[in-house]
Amino acid sequence: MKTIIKSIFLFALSAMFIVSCAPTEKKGSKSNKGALAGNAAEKVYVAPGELDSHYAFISGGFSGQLAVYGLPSGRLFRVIPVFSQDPEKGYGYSEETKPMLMTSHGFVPWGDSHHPDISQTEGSVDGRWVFINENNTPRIARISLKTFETEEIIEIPNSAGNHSSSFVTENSEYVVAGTRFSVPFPQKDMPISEMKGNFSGALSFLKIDPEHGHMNIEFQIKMPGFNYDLSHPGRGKSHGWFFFSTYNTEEAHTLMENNASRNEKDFIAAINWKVIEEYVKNGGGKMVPANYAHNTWDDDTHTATSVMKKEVLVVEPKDVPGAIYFLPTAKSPHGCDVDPTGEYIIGNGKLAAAMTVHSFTKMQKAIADKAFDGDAYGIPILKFEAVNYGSVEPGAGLGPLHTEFDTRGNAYTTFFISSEVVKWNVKSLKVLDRHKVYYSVGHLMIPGGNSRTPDDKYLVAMNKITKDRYLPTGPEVCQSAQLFDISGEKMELLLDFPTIGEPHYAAGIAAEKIMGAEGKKTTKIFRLDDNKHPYAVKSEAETKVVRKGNEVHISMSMIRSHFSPDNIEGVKVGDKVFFHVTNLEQDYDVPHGISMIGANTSELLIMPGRTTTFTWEPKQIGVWPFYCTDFCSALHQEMQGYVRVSPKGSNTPISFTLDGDIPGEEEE
Ligand code: RUQ
Ligand code: CUA
Repeated sequence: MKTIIKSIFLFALSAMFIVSCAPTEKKGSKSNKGALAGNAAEKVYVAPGELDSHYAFISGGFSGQLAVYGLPSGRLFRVIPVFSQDPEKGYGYSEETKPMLMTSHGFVPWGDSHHPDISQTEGSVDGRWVFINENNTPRIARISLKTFETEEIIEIPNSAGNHSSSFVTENSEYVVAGTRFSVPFPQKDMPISEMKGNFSGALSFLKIDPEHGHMNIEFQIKMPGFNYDLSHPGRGKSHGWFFFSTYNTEEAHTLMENNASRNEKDFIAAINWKVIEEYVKNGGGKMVPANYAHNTWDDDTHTATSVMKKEVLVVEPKDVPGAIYFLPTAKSPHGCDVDPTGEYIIGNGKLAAAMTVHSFTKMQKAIADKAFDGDAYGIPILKFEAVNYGSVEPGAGLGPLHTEFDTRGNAYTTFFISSEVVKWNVKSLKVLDRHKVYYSVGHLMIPGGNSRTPDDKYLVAMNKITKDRYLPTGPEVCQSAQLFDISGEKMELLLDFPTIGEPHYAAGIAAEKIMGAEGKKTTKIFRLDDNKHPYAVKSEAETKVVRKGNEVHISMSMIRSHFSPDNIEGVKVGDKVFFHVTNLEQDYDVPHGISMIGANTSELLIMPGRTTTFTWEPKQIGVWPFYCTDFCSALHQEMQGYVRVSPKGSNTPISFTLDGDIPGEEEE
């Protein structure tokens, strides 16, 4: 009977969803044009030659990447390859970057990226790194905001569907990775029907080295077998705590839309990581065997290495009393957000009409008073009334997913089903404004939104469905972001702009925090003198071709507008040819590309001062050209060369020349 009611409820929700997705504003209707439109255009207009005021890092969702946009223009500047190969930059194709995509499952050239979060110092985003999680093969990546390149990827063992990740504490002490799916921990062969009580959920705390940003899994908490959906750190007064929303406290393993929606309330898990950190420092926890990849990029050798780690420190909640509590929260909450003061913890109950607002102060008191309502697998459940501050009645709003905040005490919540953003006051819980979005909004982002100091001029809503907002492009329309001005009392819609993949979440920051005055903080070139790549050449005189058995190693240089050497002979069918190519340029924005006919890696784009390698296994005899793929000078079309390929077993000797001479020889 309960199941039937549930099905009816879900059917009603999906029916509303369909209705709400129908275009509600016709083209040319008053609300799209008119006096305000001119004003909005001015607000997003960044004149040619001028710069945007903010960066927005928008997750690439199922593309596995991270896209960099400017606000308020909505212009796309760069797609940073993170969890997927990228033919534009050669990431995941070059020999140096391939190790970044190694996992315990082997080379995984694709990922599903979700939640970018920028490092923080004293509760403000500091523009040093951006972290992002991979959901499918659980991983966390760290991207340098000097080079805009992925510098580190660590796999998360005992996890599956790494979704309640990758959120950063207010001094970047930790980046956190929570599992969405519970699984056998450690993995084992067992009947799925025996899930209940036998699966666990890993919540991993990765320590961030304050100087270089290197990550290390400090400990994993082995939680009950629920689904851990999203998380946010406490801040200010609640710094030291981390909050995770859970669903499927039913521990169902099939027909989840019914079976994981039975309980009227699930939980927000409150974790006192400072207490657990102390416990671990004093020798607590147990090292258990594990198998996970830790991949790091070295900016001196311009090369990544992948190391397989063999153990991880696991903490059992029952061994650290006083560190973990459950806060009952209506109903299968999705987003779990904490306001800038750290006092209010908000559960966005995607199946409830309302948001549950808990009070950190009340929570502290409830813990002191032992106001418990039983326990779940030994973890105390705090009494709902003892922790709850109130709930928000969003009027007709349905399906709250995520909440962000401004500095004026307001919260902004997305409603997926009713396609709107609702602004409400965190203290009074009163709804102040609401605005339609087009359509089915998921996350939203205010720059600095996950910090004590949001930069609250803009809000970006990230929508799951776009329908009629752009010119049609076949069955799929791009997913879309919408920019609002939130500086006034009413939210004002300024701009629609398309995104790559699915924009799950985004992180925004004032531009000067990353680029510094006149862009001084951003890496412009890699200094040739500092290049420690084993095949680097510092001048054309050092370029050469060396045969080692059936491997041929070409140490090649590129500079406007030629390669050295540019004529190579003595390569044979069956050889494996390594092109180790150094870009000798020391000027900003002068990469060169290189491509070789028949090479089944992608071409490479090589930054000034960097050495990068691709391989080529020629299958056919002949004389084959290679060329520069990036239009680098007026003589770019002249930037080319030839490799002669002789039959297997032929005795054509290795030779390499530039303008008829062996490079470097004429100087002697
Ligand atoms: S999710 S639409 Cu992957 Cu963050 Cu909520
Ligand atoms: Cu170098 Cu084109």
